[in-house]
Amino acid sequence: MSTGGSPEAAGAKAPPPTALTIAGSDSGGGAGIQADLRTFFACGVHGMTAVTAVTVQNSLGVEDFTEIPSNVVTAQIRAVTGDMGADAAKTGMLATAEIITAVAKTLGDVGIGRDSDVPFVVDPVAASMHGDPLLREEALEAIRTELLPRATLVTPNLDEVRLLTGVEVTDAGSRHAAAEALLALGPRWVLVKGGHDSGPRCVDLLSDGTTHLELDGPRHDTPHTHGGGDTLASAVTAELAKGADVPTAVEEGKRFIERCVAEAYPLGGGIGPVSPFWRLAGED
Ligand code: PXL
Repeated sequence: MSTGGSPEAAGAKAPPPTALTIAGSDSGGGAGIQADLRTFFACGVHGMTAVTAVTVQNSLGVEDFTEIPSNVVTAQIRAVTGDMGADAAKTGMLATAEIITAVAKTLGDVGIGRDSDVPFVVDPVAASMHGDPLLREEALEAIRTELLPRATLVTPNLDEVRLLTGVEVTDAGSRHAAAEALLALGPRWVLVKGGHDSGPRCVDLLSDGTTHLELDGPRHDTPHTHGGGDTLASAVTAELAKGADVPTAVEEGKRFIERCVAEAYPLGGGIGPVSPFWRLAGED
């Protein structure tokens, strides 16, 4: 339990901004809450967690997962927000419709989401890089109807865009159609990520229906992209926690993930993780 010492006590410092991740554990340490926490740290933000599921996995794939009871997920959210407060929050793997419904209601109760002062990023995780499912099938509808209307920003990859909207993104026109279809589900902003297409560049589209920003970046030739989506969404969440507006936070997040992909390392016999270690050298 915190001793609640005054800021003047020996060694006490002003706290950094805080961010909450509501996500699953990756035993391999490259994705999920582990990726979120190391990204928050690298971005200068104190990370807090509400664990939704425990996966059994390594670089070769997800062998199994078990979900945490939804009342324990929501109790974690209430415990940290009621005491420490959160400057921003994100979701990753949510596993089931029951957890999604409970999380959505609790975020409303504690004042996190698009219509509050605390920004909320939804990374609609459906599967691992290997294609192993991380979301029960019936849960997609709960993401559409319960979570997206509360989101400040949703960050789907092209597979998640197809699952959520039915839109197959193949060019700039369909990318805009996908953004419109996602915005119709209620988030304030959408980032349609281009990382999973096959072009020579990674082109993402950020839109709130009025402002449309095409964000162009290099595509790095590496198989080691485990945790890439989580790391981008966490970096954006960290920038929001520090007070950035959504376009600035997304631009910063994209710069961050580009470098993390460039520095990704092999680990195990399969897909290695993207890496934020370069930040330890003090570079930004
Ligand atoms: O990268 C998506 C993701 C999110 N959360 C967990 C994961 C993965 C991918 O494997 O394991 C727990």
